[in-house]
This record gives sequence, C-alpha cells and structure tokens, in this order.
Amino acid sequence: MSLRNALLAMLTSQPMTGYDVYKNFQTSVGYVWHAPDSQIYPELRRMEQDGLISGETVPWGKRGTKKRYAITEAGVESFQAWLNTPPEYQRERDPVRLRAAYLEWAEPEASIEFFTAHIAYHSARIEDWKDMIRTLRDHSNPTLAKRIEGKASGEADRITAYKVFAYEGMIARAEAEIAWAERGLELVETLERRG
Ligand code: VNL
Repeated sequence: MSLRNALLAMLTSQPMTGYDVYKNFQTSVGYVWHAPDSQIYPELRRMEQDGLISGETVPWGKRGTKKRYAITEAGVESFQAWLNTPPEYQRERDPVRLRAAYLEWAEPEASIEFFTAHIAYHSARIEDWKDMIRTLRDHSNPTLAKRIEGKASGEADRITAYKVFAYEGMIARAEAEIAWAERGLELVETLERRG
C-alpha cells in the first residue's frame, strides 16, 4: 500500500512514462521509501488496472511508442483518502535492537564493529538527506521543480516546506541512532574490559 502511495505521489507532479516514474522515484520519494524497479513496474500495471492511473500511448522516436501514465481522479481521491486517514503502526521488528539485546554472546570486537558500522551508515545517510534538503530549498530537484512549475511562490514554499520537514525527521532519527551507537561503544568498552 505504501509503495502505491509513493507512486501516486510521483504522478501528482506530472504525467510520466514508467521509466520516468522509476527515475524520478530514485531521486525523490525513494529516499524515504526505497523500492527497486522490480517492484515499481508491476505496481504501476496493477494501479492502471485498478483505475488509479491511466496509461496513454504516445509517440516515441521515429516509429515507436511508449506509455505515459497520468494520475486519474480516482487516483487523486485514493491518495488524499490515505493522507486524511491516520497511519497504521506496525509493532517493532528491529534487527539492530534485537542484536544489541544479546551482545553478551558476541565477541567484543564484533560488537565494536557493529556499532561502528551503524554510525557510518547513518552518517552517510544524513549527508544524502542534507544534500536533498539543499536541492529542495533551491528547487533544483527535478521532481519538485516539475511539481511547482507555474505555482505561486507561496504555494511552492508550502509544497517544499513539507518535503524538507520529512527529511529533517529522517536526519533527527539518524542522529539519535548515532548517539545511541556511540553509547553502545562506551558500554562495550565498560563491560568487556578485561585483565
Ligand atoms: C519530491 C521531490 C519528494 C524530492 C521528495 O521526497 C524529494 C516531490 C519525499 O516533489 O515529490 O526528495
């Protein structure tokens, strides 16, 4: 269901071919909802069958054609119904905390490696998200640029502010992960000190 909404989000910016959906996805909403092309193309076909998007055949190259998807009225309604309904929460399935809970079984070196990798992963993601915030603020992100094309500047600011806010949430969470992993390194140091 979430992938479907992420794809509807893409098509609220402009009509696109499947390939353009895929490309735009990877440089926008894919930063908060990762999905490979093997999920995107079949889901677009199902969404067309369900009437949420409509595929129009348009000329392509010398003699070819391609299908361009546009969100339908039913698609917009479904997207808004989702946004106007509170989210459903899934109970925890957290591989990192599961592992942390049993580090008494691990080699201390492996525990140190675990927390160090955790810090490196989240640090890298923070950099990606900060870059994204920059390209949202300066409107150079191609998906956002299309989305705000022809819009009054107040409306463009409103559209942009929510996207920036989403990334600020991602960054805040990653910073908390890093702080936690740093405490984990200290804990391993304290608990596994030998001799
Ligand atoms: C959009 C553009 C969304 C860039 C994004 O992430 C993004 C958009 C949610 O215009 O839909 O990073």
